[in-house]
Amino acid sequence: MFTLRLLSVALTLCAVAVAQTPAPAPAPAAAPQPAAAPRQPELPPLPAGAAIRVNTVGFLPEAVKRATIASEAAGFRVLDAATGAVMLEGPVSPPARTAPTDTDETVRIADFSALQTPGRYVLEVPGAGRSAPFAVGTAVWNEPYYLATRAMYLWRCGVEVKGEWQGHTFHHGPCHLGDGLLDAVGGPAGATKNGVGGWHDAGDYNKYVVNAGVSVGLMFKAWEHFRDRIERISLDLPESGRGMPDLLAELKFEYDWLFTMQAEDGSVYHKLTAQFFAYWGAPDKDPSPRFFTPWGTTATADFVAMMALGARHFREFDPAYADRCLAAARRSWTFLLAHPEQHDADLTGFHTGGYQARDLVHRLWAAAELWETTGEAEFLQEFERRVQTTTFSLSGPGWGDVGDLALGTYLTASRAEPRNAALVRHLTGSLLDQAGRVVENCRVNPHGRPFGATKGDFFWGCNGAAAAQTYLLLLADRLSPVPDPSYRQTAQEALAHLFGRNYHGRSYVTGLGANPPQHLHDRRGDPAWPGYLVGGPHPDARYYVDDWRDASRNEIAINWNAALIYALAAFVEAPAK
Ligand code: 9MR
Ligand code: ZN
Repeated sequence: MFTLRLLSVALTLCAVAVAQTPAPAPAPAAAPQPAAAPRQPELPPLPAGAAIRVNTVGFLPEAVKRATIASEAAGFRVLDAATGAVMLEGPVSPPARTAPTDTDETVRIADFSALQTPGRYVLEVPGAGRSAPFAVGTAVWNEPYYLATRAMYLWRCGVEVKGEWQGHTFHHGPCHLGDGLLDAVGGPAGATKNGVGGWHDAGDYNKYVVNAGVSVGLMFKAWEHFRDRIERISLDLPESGRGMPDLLAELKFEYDWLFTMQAEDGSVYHKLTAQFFAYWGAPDKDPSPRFFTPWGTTATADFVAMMALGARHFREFDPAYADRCLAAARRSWTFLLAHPEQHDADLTGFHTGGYQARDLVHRLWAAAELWETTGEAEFLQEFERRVQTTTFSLSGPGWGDVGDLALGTYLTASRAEPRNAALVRHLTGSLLDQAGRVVENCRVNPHGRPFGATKGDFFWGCNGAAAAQTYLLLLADRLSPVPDPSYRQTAQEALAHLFGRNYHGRSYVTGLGANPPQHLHDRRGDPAWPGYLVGGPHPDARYYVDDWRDASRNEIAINWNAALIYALAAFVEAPAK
């Protein structure tokens, strides 16, 4: 399923590329294009693997705690980081071979799950050395949650942003205040309409509705599933303390921009973008002209789903805003019904992110969220009619495939009764099936990665997928008829993998853990802005280098961070009241 879904996204991208005929650029570039975009190394040099690979952030006391040892070893010791006192000793596992599609090595596992006393420790393996320090404690995931979520704030466009981390100040002034030109959507040459605001997408400064979709979806899932844990966590936003929980305040910033992407007729512009990826530098110095591009059904469907979500969750804190969301959702839903066929946005002349995908599951998601928000039978009927053969994926929600979000909303619906009972059983079975596969993949993977044994498991953005898979696990944890601790354990192993139990023995999140990325593919430049998950290695687990030129491995993106936020939200400790 996983491969099939990816393939269908890839095919869609190819189809779009073939269908496009060269056409004139949408508008004369008003400003000269600055420095050329960096090149991407095809395959980076293979770095040596780390000898000891362990989560370098920390573990909840009851979590499974494992490290991967890539040298001859008989036993391990856990030492108190401050005093050097031996806290635990044990033998390592017999040698195991990792898959050729993974790291292709012989490794051993040190299991120190018995260490449950809060503290700061290092792992020592005679012959391999000592690990970076890590913590055991009930709040080990709070700082990562704070930083990964605050990273969305640091992505804000159109306003000044400022943050401090580890002695550095990160700052830019208001950017992209000219957003955006209407030339490509039939406006008079040079005319503009307000599209200021929202988050930059990634290491580039463009704004794409489809990628906003899965990102907003995952962040609202974090809210729905883990509200008790995250509600009172301050993100130190300009809006903090004004009555709306900070995660929602950050989402609302994106919504203020999303409204501007809806056309009068209810269609939704696919993106607001420069023509090229050419510019490299601070956002507030970016002279690239930026355009609204034509609409597409996938962006329109995602817009409906997002607005329905907004209507539901903002209502408690800002009813007038919720009403606006719902009205916007209904308008675009009506437009979608009048345009039942797939309509890809015409991106001729634009060479930035494509984010083109088949709209089927996106329409399904729109129906699911509208039904959950309104309870109106029309939306439920549309969902149950459209769902057909859709089942849970193995990769979790992604920008091209939001089916898991749609199905999750249906299964956790507040109005259980009107649903088709057979369909609920069937989809619950599909969820438990896929989550079970993720658990098993993780169990047999010597780095605790929830997938990695199959060719194609490492790809552009695979770290984001490892984070997004926790959605399947944590949804299964909620819906499994039989309590099963392995879902939450596996989700923590996925985090452990991303924070250091990997071939490189390094954290894949900037500003956190040991040896995090320093040279992101991020136009804001070095030092790396904090709280960002990089796309990760491919074509296998070894091919990652911390190089700013490598967009396919060392870029950052809102959809990957949103998945990380979801995963971390499950494990943060609620601040005391
Ligand atoms: O995450 C996207 C990945 O799935 C695609 O394979 C890749 C190539 O099309 O694009 C990734 O998304 C990028 C987007 O197109 C532009 N902004 C940066 C995104 C992350 O690299
Ligand atoms: Zn900007």
